[in-house]
Amino acid sequence: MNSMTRPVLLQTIALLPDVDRHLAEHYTVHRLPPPGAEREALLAQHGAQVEGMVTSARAGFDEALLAKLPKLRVISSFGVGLDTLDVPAAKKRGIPVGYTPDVLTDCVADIAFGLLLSIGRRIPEGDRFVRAGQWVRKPPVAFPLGRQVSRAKLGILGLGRIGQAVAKRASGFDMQVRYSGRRPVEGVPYGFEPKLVELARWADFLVVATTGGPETKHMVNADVLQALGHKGFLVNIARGTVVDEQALLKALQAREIGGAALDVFEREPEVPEGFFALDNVVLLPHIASATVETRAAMGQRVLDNLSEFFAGRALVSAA
Ligand code: 8YV
Repeated sequence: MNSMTRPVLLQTIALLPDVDRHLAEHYTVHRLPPPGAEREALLAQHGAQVEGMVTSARAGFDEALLAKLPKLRVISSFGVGLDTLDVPAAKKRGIPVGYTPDVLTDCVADIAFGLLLSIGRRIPEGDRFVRAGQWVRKPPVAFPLGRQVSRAKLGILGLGRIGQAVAKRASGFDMQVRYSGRRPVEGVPYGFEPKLVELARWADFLVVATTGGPETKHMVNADVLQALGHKGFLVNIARGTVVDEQALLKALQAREIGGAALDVFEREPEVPEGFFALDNVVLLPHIASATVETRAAMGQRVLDNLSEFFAGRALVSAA
């Protein structure tokens, strides 16, 4: 494309090198600096020409940023989460917001199961045990018993695309599945439990797969954790905000629940240090979608949403 006719983009985050290269070849790209004078200078100089924005679930955007981009016509976000994206503000201006659902569903559900097995069967703890030379200690040190995953009761908070993919994996483990959410989902063979606290009381494993944002903030609170109790394990692959992190830390410290396995946190990348001293928690750095295949597919979707728009067609996936 002739550089004169290339649409002008604002890119708020670095993506995969191949995706960044493609963007640089097909668009005039301005990288948004971190908050501060440099950012304001860039927006003052180029904001008025920007037609497209590339962002992510991590970076997000707010109405104040949109206000500095008067010619903005399309947004393409890397990720399925919309909690940090002010979609209503974009819609008010008729700006479509592309995102990347579906392509990451399997990988996120895989990591939910990985976490579930990790905490239930004490896999990371066993790894630490072997590395620390505990296995060969004389007299022998007993490694604590785990919890059986096959045939256990799985509660899912949020039976959307990812929640359903978690449930599908559970059938391979002969698990009983029930779920909670805003309303029952039609056409699924799992029991609906409207009260999260009751789902927690029933479940051996409670997997959080709901959306983030103010509506779900701290839904998993001290009462839910108490109901989950000693027999129960919490797995969160959704958003840290859904869980009251301080209440969870207290419940783990007091051994009130069986354990927790977390891919997401309230203030990423900050993880409360209290978690580090505990062996009844597994901690991951938000990697549920982080495989070569899925990240490539997400990057491709970001590009496709943009190119469809600039070709005058509907986005492949819009929020
Ligand atoms: C990504 C995510 O890590 O899709 C989401 O909402 O949280 C993850 O897949 C994130 O989008 C990267 O910024």
